[in-house]
This record gives sequence, C-alpha cells and structure tokens, in this order.
Amino acid sequence: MIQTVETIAFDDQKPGTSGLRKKVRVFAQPHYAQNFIQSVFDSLSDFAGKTLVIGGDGRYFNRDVIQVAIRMAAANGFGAVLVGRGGILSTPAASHMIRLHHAYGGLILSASHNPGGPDEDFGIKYNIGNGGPAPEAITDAIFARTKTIDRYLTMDTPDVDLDRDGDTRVGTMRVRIVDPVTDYADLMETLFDFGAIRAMIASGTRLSFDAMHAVTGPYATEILECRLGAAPGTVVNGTPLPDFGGHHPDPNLVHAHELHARMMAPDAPDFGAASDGDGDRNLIIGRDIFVTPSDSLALLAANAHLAPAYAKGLAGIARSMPTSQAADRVAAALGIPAYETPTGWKFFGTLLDAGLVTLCGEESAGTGSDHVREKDGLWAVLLWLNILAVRGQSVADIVHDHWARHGRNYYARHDYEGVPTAGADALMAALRARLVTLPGTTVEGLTVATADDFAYTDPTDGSVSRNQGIRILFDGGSRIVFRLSGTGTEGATLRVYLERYEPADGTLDHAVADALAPLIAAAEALAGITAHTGRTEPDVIT
Ligand code: VG1
Ligand code: CO
Repeated sequence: MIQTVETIAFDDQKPGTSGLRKKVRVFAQPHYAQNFIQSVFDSLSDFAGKTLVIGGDGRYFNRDVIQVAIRMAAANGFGAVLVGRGGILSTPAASHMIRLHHAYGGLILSASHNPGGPDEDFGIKYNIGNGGPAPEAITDAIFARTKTIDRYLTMDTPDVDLDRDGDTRVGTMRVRIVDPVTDYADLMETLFDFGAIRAMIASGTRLSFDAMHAVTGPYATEILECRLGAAPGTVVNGTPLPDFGGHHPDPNLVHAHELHARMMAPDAPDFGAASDGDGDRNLIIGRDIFVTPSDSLALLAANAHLAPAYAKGLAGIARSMPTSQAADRVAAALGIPAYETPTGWKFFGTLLDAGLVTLCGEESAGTGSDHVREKDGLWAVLLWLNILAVRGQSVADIVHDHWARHGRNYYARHDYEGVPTAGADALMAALRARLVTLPGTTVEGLTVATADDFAYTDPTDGSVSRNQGIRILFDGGSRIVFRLSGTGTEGATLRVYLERYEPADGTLDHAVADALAPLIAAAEALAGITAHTGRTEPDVIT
C-alpha cells in the first residue's frame, strides 16, 4: 500500500517568518507540496506511532493538501492524525490541540494574512510538540532537506471524508475528525471570567467582531454569541470562504476599514475587533479610538492581573524587536523582565516553555500568552473584554489612563509592498554599510545614538539569529527599524517601523502622523526609500 514516489528537488522551499508561503499555482505543481511535507518528516525523528495534528484556515487548496498530508503521514508511520472538521483549525486552536493531546507536532495549512484563492497564496507550517512554530534549527533542516529530496512516501487510498466526525483508518493509521472549536472555546473559559463578561454584555455593552471571512468565524460565533450572549450579528463576515470574499484577511486599518468606519460612527459599538486568515492576530478598536497593537500589548500586560488566569501576575513580557517599547515600560513598572526577540512567534516558544515570560506580542497585531504557543486573536479579544468588564471604563479611558501613567510611544509601520527585490536588497545593504559611521551624526534634526543589525541570542539555548532588522536609535529614545518581510510571495516588502516616545507629562494627543513626521523624513534621508524602490508613499500604514 505504501508508495515511494520519485521526485526532483525544488530550490525555493525556504520557510520564511512563518512557514513556507507561495502562490497556489506554485504549490499546485506536481510534487511541490509533497516534497515540502516529506522534507518536514525527514527532518524529524522518533514519530513512529505518534499523533500529528492537521488543520488549516480554510483557504483555497486547503482540502487538497490535507488529503495529501494525511496519506503521507500514514505512509511515514504516524500512528494517528487529528484533523479539524472540514479541514479547519485556527492556528491557536491547532497549537492547543497539539498540547492537549500530547501530539508529536502539527501541520498548519495557512498563509495567514495573505489573500487566498486560485491566484493567491497558500502556506504550510510545521509546529512542534509544545504547540509552537518549529524553531530555526528545524526550519533550517527542513530547507536543507528540500534541496536534496528525491522521493516521498504516500499511499494509494481514497480521500478521507473531512466533514464527518469520528474515526477511520488510512493504512494502519487512525484518522480522527474532530470539532475544531469546542476544545479551544473550553480553554478560553478556563482563562477568563466569562460570567463578568456575560454580565457586561447583558447590561448593554455592544461588540463588533469582523472575522474577515476567515477561520475565526465559527470560533467567534461560538464564544461571543453563544457562550457570552452577544447579539446575533456581533460577528460579521463570519463564514470562512476559500477566497476570504476576495479581501486580504489582514486586520489592519486598510483591510479592516469597514470595522474602523463602524467604530468611528456616531452610533458605534463599545468594542470592535478583527482577526486574520488563521485566527492568530487581533485588531482592537474602541469607540472612536484605534489601539495600536504595540499599545495593546502594553495595556494587556498592565491589566492582565484582572483576568483569572493572570491574577498571580506575569513572569515577564517579550516583544519582537520592531514592536514599540511601550511594553518595556510596563515591565519596568511591574518589576518584571522584558525580552526583545526577532520577528516571528517561533522566537517566543523557548521563553514561554522556560516560564520566563507569560505575555508576548508583536506590532503586527499578534498577542498571546503561555496558554498556547502561538499568538491568539480571540484570546486577546477576551482578555480585553475581561479587563473592560472589571474596570467598567471605555477603551478610550483605559488607553488615556495608560498614557498618563507610562507616557505614549507614538508608533507606525510603513509597508512598501511588492517592490523589486534588487532595490530592496540594495537599500538594506547600503544601510548596513553605514552602520558604523552613523552614530553621532544628525539626520533631520535627530542625532543617531546607536545603529546595528539586530542579532538575538536565545537565553535558554544560546542559539543565535542574525540579520533580524536594522535599527537606528536616536537620542531621546526615538527609533527607526528597517526590515524585509519574510511572509510575502511577490517581490520584496520593505517594512519601516517608526517610534517616538513622549513622556507622561508631554503632549499625548498629537496625531500620529504629526508626531512621527521628523522620523518619516529621517527614514527617507537615511535609506533613500524613493531612490531604491521607486515609491514615494507606503502602500499600507498601520
Ligand atoms: C509578519 C509580521 C510578523 C508575524 C508574521 C506572521 O512577518 O511582521 O510580526 O509574526 O507576519 O504572522 P513579516 O516577515 O512579513 O514581517 V501571521 O499572522 O501572517 O502567521
Ligand atoms: Co496569522
């Protein structure tokens, strides 16, 4: 029954920030997905007879690759697979399922915030037994294997019915189709005071959650509408669609503009949120106030003790390097350690496993805790709701209180998407070449204090990750970070992260664009963005 299929290696299967992401037409080439999955299995050991979790965000091609993965798992000797019904598992739910069932690992089929459909993106990510993304040592091994692979193992078996709960077999391997939502929703009930949130909603607090036709629809409907009693219709765009309704399932002010408009309207709900393709991101908007993800991390850290799961306090806080330093100020105020990691959730796993940190976050709308090993969109929404229920204040009041206490880190990210790779590489190389001479120089009235290419040494295992983004720090605490995205599928995406700190007794109500204007000018002067990319404006500002 087991078939050994000869194949030829592809040279472009290097996992990026979060798994391998390519256009569907690339993934649909004969043997392409198979090569990658076999390379994953070939990079692992001792999984015979063990359990693998498989699920995805429901995008186009999801079901096809799930069938491929099930057959290959059977042929490679896994003892069982757990598959979300309909091939659906949000990224945080998959992380929880791996942990709950002590699975060996999991395959998550998603390109997250990237658009879906026959002409759009697909992705595959491998998560290890702690429920988190494979660390670099494993993704490097997978990439090395993709370059030499010459065969993969599969079986000649019919498709599994993904829509019917229960057990079947493929060869000797058990295939269990499970409800994708229940275990995850149950976990959320153990972390938060659902009674308090339910009472707040019953007394008139109105919510709006935009699932962006992506994976969180069924999760949000179950948790917000069924378990917490929010009005029907609280969840909008709640049906997962293979093409996400033609939109980017990226919860930012550009792609979630309908939610933003609703939250800025005179009759706005009290609390608005959105999540991304695979359910690990969160966008938070209060009535009349957008909360930047960096501020949201800081606010959640400062208030987490109000939720049952975090009542005993936090061990520490970790943020990715480009994320604003607002969370560091909270850590200092709480007297707990703050960690700065490279971009991507895979760098938080060891810190969480070691109990060094409880909360982690990224400026890209990702926040999470030690309850799983992925960022978690609905978790962040529920922690916010729990805080609102206890404090009895509006989102705006809570944000303004925070700034009045800790000061405000004005922050924005400018993305230049799909620029020619050569230009983007040249921009980064030119900056890198100037790093040693920049300190002490003045740009647009700002004096450079230090400049470096961020390198990270994991405090738990000593592993080193270099070239994680160029940071230019100015006197007074302002920063500009330049890095190239590792999740795009066309050309290069340049991300420019801008941050300026305003102390609590300074001006806390500037428009962000005004507050950052000198930094925006300095970024252009330092990097020659227009000269290298041909762009005069970013495509997306978040
Ligand atoms: C982006 C974000 C990063 C995030 C990653 C995966 O990576 O910047 O913070 O961890 O996406 O998120 P990059 O390399 O494009 O900047 V998800 O929700 O797309 O899996
Ligand atoms: Co995501």
